[in-house]
Amino acid sequence: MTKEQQGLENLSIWNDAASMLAKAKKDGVETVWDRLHEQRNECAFCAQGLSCSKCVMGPCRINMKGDKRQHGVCGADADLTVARNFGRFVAAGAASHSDHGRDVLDTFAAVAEGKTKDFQIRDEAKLRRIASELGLASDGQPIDAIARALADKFYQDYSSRSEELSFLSRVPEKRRTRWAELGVTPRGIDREVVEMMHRTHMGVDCDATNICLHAVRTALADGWGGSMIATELSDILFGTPRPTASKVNLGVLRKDMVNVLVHGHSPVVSETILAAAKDQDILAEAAKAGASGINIAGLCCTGNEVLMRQGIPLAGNHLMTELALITGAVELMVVDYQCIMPSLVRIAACYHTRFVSTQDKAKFPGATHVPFTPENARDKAREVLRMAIEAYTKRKPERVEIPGQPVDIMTGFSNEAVLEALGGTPQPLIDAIKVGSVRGVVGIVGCNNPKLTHDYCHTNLAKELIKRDILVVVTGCATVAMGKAGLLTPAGAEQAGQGLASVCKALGIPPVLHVGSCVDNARILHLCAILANALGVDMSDLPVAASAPEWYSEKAAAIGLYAVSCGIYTHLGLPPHITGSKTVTNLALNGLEDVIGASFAVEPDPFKAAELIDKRISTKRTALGLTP
Ligand code: XCC
Ligand code: SF4
Repeated sequence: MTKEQQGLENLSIWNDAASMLAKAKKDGVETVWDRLHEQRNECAFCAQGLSCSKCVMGPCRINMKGDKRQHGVCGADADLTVARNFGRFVAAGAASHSDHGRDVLDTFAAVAEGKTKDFQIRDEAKLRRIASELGLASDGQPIDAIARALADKFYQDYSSRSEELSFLSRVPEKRRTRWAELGVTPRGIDREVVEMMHRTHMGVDCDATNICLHAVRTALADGWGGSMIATELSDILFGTPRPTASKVNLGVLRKDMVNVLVHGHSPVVSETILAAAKDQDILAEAAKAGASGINIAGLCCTGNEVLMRQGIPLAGNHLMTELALITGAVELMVVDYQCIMPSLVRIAACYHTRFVSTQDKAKFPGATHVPFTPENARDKAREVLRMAIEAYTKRKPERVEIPGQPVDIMTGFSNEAVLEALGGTPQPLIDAIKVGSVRGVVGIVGCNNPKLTHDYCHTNLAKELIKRDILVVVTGCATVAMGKAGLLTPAGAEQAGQGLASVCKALGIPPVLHVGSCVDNARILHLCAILANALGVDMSDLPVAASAPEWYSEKAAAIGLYAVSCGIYTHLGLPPHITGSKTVTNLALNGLEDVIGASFAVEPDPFKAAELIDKRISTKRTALGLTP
């Protein structure tokens, strides 16, 4: 279908998106949907994972029709080609989360060593708790000594060590044994990623299943390593999330204020911008420029980070990032890394918007580069805010259109906050699951993809699940969808089934709980482990599932694979590029079930996906001796 046939209104389910798509047309600005249209008739080899450009004897295409070109020049067949491509895909995702985790770790280490005054340890209790959980001396030790020891321990987790990762101590025994038997226990995080690059070089690992098993190990190094370190250290540095009220959609932009959008993933830059935006001299400069203040709003995962911890409003998710600039109301977009469409620099240039990159590993031609380090962050943040204030004086009011009114949301459901609300133990949640008022828990995670109507799958899947008394926890870009649909407030419980609605009312919580950014899927892993340990079962025995209905990124593939590898049934709205191999596809859809206790399901229709997930939860409940 062409974009014209489809009509602008079918691209997204939201009014704020529709208004900005119309404005894009009027302003002559190209968006992701225009480019998708230009890229139609995608390459069938690539779509199936059957093209390879890993060496210069190629590139090769493995033709599955007839008997021509069944092998690449080196002799690789379809299974091997797909597995090698998929292995690298997962490794890139795991590397992205984990390198973000490393940057948080570098910041944490700089604090521990007294090298920066721009960051502090805001949650000392959590630092002590995690240190002693991981076997480090904590009682009576000075805080910086504990921090140094913990930093050291986490650096070792990144190394080429051959022991298992520190946080595997959280994993139920049965699950760890299963991983050990399969040879997929994650060791050093970097080690697994590098080994995947090695294995997929020409003429190394030529066994598709063996490569897939290493993909499992690499993904686990992300979930229980890089991502978990990112989450826990971010909490220690910036505060463990507590339930907070906030707002969502493009309506959070303000006509009367200097609008600064933080975009990317790491909280290190965005938290500093927030802190600097409270400096009196900066606020005075904003007032002098005629603004009534500085309004900071988030996009994508860095938006989720500052929403969870500081209640900063969320302007939009992945497919809203371009549209946010098209409002003409944004003075400055400051980015770190990941999911930042290169097109944003060009769109910013169509308005008065300044585009600022902050990371030496993520430069954008046309952007102003302001390199942030743990040591200089506060000064750089002030510099960036001054640029935004200057841009405010150049805003053209006739080009500004801020669509709609923001929607109220509730955020901040860290495991700590959830357990506290339950009175300090998971028992009330387990009891609710046992009696069936909460039949199960599903994590809806991840991105948007312009191939699917924006946020249609997210919102409909969540609504279908809560109707069936299935509690939903949400992270990443899916969060924005849930918020706009009114599911992130206690009032959202009116759309839930009777059982779930009663639990939500008793606790004053929404039927969909916001638990953070994509690295915060580690919180969900941890919660599943807590529940499984409390019940004395494996994680694969729990009535839980995961879903990435509108995913697009390598990181989402890593998340999906670590979820399955933990025994969590995982729904995807679109398949990865693996359909060219029967072996790999069968492994994903069926084969993993026997070895790892879960599998993937691919289903673009959210209503059918809800059926599949419901059935899975019923099966798991029955096996536990509960009502389906
Ligand atoms: Fe990116 Fe994380 Fe996906 Fe959103 S959800 S599009 S990965 S920002 Ni993580
Ligand atoms: Fe072709 Fe093999 Fe080289 Fe890939 S590794 S490009 S299949 S020769």
